[in-house]
Amino acid sequence: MKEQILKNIEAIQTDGKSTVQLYNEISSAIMREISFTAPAPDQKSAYYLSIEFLIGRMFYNNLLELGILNEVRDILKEKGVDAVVFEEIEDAALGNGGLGRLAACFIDSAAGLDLPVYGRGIRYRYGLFKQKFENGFQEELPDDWQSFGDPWGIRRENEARVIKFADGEVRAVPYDMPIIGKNRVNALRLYQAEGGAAAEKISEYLYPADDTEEGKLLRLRQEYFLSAAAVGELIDAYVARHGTDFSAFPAYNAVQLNDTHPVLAIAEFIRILTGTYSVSFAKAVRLAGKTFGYTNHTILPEALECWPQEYIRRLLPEIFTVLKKLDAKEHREFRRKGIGEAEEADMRIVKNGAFSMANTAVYVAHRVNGVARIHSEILKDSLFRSAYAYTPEKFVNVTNGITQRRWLMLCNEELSALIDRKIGTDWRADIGRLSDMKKFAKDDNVLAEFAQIKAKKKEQLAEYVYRKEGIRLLPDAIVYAQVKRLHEYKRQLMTAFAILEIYEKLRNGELAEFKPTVFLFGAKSAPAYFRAKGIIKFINEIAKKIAADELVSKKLQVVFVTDYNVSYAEKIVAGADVSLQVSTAGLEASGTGNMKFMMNGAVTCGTMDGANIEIVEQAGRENNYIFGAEVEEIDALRRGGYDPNAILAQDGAARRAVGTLVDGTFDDGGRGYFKELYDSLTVGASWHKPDHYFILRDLPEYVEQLLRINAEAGSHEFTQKQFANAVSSAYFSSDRSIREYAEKIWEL
Ligand code: 26V
Repeated sequence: MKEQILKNIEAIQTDGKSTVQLYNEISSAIMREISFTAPAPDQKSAYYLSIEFLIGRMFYNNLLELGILNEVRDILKEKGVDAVVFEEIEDAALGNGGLGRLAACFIDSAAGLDLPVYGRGIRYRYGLFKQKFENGFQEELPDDWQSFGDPWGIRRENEARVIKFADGEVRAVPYDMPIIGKNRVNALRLYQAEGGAAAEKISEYLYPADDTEEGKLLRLRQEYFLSAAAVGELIDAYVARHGTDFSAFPAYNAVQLNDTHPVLAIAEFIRILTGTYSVSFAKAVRLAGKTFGYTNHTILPEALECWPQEYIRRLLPEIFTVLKKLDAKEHREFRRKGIGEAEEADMRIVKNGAFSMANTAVYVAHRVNGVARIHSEILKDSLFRSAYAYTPEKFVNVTNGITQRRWLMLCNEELSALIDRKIGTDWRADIGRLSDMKKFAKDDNVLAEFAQIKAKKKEQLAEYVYRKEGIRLLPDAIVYAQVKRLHEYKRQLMTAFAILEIYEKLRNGELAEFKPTVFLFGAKSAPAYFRAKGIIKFINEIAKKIAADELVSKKLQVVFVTDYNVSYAEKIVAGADVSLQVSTAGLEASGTGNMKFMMNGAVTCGTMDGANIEIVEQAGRENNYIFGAEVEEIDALRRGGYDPNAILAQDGAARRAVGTLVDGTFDDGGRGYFKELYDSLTVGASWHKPDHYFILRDLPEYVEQLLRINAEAGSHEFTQKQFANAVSSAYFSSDRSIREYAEKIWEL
């Protein structure tokens, strides 16, 4: 296959063709030779249902997975084409952040491990919006990714199926994309909604605005659309092979629910078995239990989906009946077990008058997992405490991971080559071997090479930023990066205050030894998330002010990159020195950006939260910069006694930093953003108490750590720390995560 692909590419005429044309021709030349691997007969398969797949650019990744990246580069070079031109082809951003990117890493690892694990999602017409800044304010533009063509997607017209809603029917047309591993090609199947304008709306946008009832109903339609398309297909395939005795269904199929969005798949499965095939309700629920696993990705209540009963009754009357019966069954069982009312209310499918998707999943699924050790513990201790008391065997942990193919081999060819030179290439097929690099932890030559590579990746990052933003990064600066969705719990605002404190110290001449420093931010805010948008504007104002300060701007720079996405992340994780992971302890389920930075040799400056805990366990706490309140302290503060205003009263630096929100230092164009942020910290906003995310508790320690890093950076010891992180990162390969899913949950 490899040879034929190379021949096909050799034969392509490049003269006078646009990059987009060439991209499509080369991609098609590859697709022509690719055949999807069918699951072996009588083999169990797993299906990963996810409302998001944040794949990123496929071109280079597919060439890498095929093992022909360098050959193709050479062929193109001879034809006078530099393969970097394809970086201008936008990637399909069919996801928001970590949850969608995790799904992409997982299916990559599954193919790499030669496992029959298949993604099922939605082929959105428009992906996550493209971001631009207008005077520092975020603006959103549609992401028309298909305008470049979609050479990797194969339409499966004859496998289309009809999805029924109370008010009409919709066709779900599958598109298969190749997920290439060494020994197999798996299909990522994305369904597109067709059948008239109303139908098409269902797969038009990722996360339609849900501030109206219409928007919420559309979201519900999306979730059912995905669930029903996937479940319908699995049941039909089973019946075709095994007939209508469903007893063996779980022996052939495992279905993983990526968060609450596809949980209606459980109800759909029960609906079809009981309705179409006359399986008893109890048996259908039992089979569903054995088939489905549920992964929780957040404990934030606002992100745990609940559907008003009325919506489901109106749109999906048969699903309504199933959920009601399920709720009643649950109630009878709880009665029998003598479960008290409060506890029951906590676990019930119908909760506060709405259907709780999380409770549905926890009740039915045979496994419930969190995504980092601390997160899984919190699920057992708090969010699903009652369910854990009665069904402890359901609860497992699978710490997240990232694919080293994209996040090391592809984005850092230089570091990968160093590893090859030192320990050979076995690690490329078996990431565990990366740990063999640990023996060079004290080898000055290796450390020097490693430091040179970091410097080179930083230069490449600087070039990329210049190309995208027209901004020159300070040369040879320490690069601190905070790139992730914009959310208050991730505390980008705390970093902003820390920068303001450092800025003040620089102006006062308190930091004579301060080394040039760049703070790089990348984040999109949900379009309707007012405070998040205010934080973006605030950081952009700070960037502007510091850039205009003739003295300080030689030492300190703040850049908020535009339209942060997977391709940007590939540059940033490779070039950064310091990974900022500063969420309020207990709130970041895992984080996966933290792992990408670690693998590329950045130190973590962060809190004891999510996977940071396991990162410092692997790499050594002494090799990272950990600060802030831990979960127990945060819990205690939450119970009472936290007074951010008291902190502000006695900490002048913090007071001045926070004060810039309202003292006229910065301008939000009279839109009220900054006052709102100030109020959220000092008087509270919505149903939250003041400083709900404990920024002022952790800020002084944060500034201290940032300055400590600045003092240590550039030293031999600091390089050792960075190196220790890179070579200790094997555990965070998604190959390891997928093996754990296969063993603990899917029984593949
Ligand atoms: C969504 C929303 C939407 C409404 C506004 C508030 C809010 C808050 C959080 C979320 C996140 C939903 C789930 C999610 O994306 N979780 C992320 O999953 C990653 C993969 O497991 C994990 O690394 C991140 O820590 C977690 O935030």
